[in-house]
Amino acid sequence: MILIKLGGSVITNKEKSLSARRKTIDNLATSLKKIDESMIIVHGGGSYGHYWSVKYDMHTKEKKYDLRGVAIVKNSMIELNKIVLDSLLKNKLNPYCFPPTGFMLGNKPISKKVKEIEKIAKTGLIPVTYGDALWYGQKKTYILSGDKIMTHLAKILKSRLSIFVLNEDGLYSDLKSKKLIYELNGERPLISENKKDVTGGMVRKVEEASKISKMGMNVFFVNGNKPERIVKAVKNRKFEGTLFRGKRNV
Ligand code: IP8
Repeated sequence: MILIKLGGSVITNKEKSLSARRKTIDNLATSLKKIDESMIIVHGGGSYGHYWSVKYDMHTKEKKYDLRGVAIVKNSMIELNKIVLDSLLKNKLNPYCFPPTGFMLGNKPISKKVKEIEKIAKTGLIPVTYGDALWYGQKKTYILSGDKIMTHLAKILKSRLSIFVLNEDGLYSDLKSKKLIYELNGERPLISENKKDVTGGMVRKVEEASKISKMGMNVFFVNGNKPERIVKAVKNRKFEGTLFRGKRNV
């Protein structure tokens, strides 16, 4: 089982509200078609979910947020999700839309539901889920990041590989020279904050990738603008990006 997170910064134009990068999504779909292993796709919010979450001051902390904001964030994620699903369909893949409300209860994943998604994926259908505004309980809601969903799924499904598809080549040891870090063996790189992203952007991704690799599973960061790199990562070919090597007890 492979988990693939399509980052919001690659599937949308983060500089322009509510604008999807349809051509990039199509190119990603074409590459995903070349993978013959079961997979689950998770996507982020980009200039859809994050745009509205910022407007309504909604974050990952469970709180009584403006209900109008909750409704609007959710609606915008459906809109982006539809664009992703349409592209997958057009490219002859068989997506199976799976909103996070279908497997989350409060802020915890429902194991039984997640295992059901695995069964669905094994038939060749591709479950597709996404970061979203979610009900927590007692009138509280929160923003669930797609990155966090990756960790929930990896933990329950013990996926062979988790791939975070980014708008960058991977993690850089130096932002100016864009010197790529090829492999991390448990060490924690220093990342600067991204204020536009309510779920924490790259900091969050590194946090989740580290958690998954500590559970013993490999995690790759790859550039979604060069989607053939995803195929190479899956097929164990010479790969360009950052590998968080799966290790226990590091
Ligand atoms: O972009 C957050 O998902 P992420 C989605 O994966 C929303 O962190 C609704 C902001």
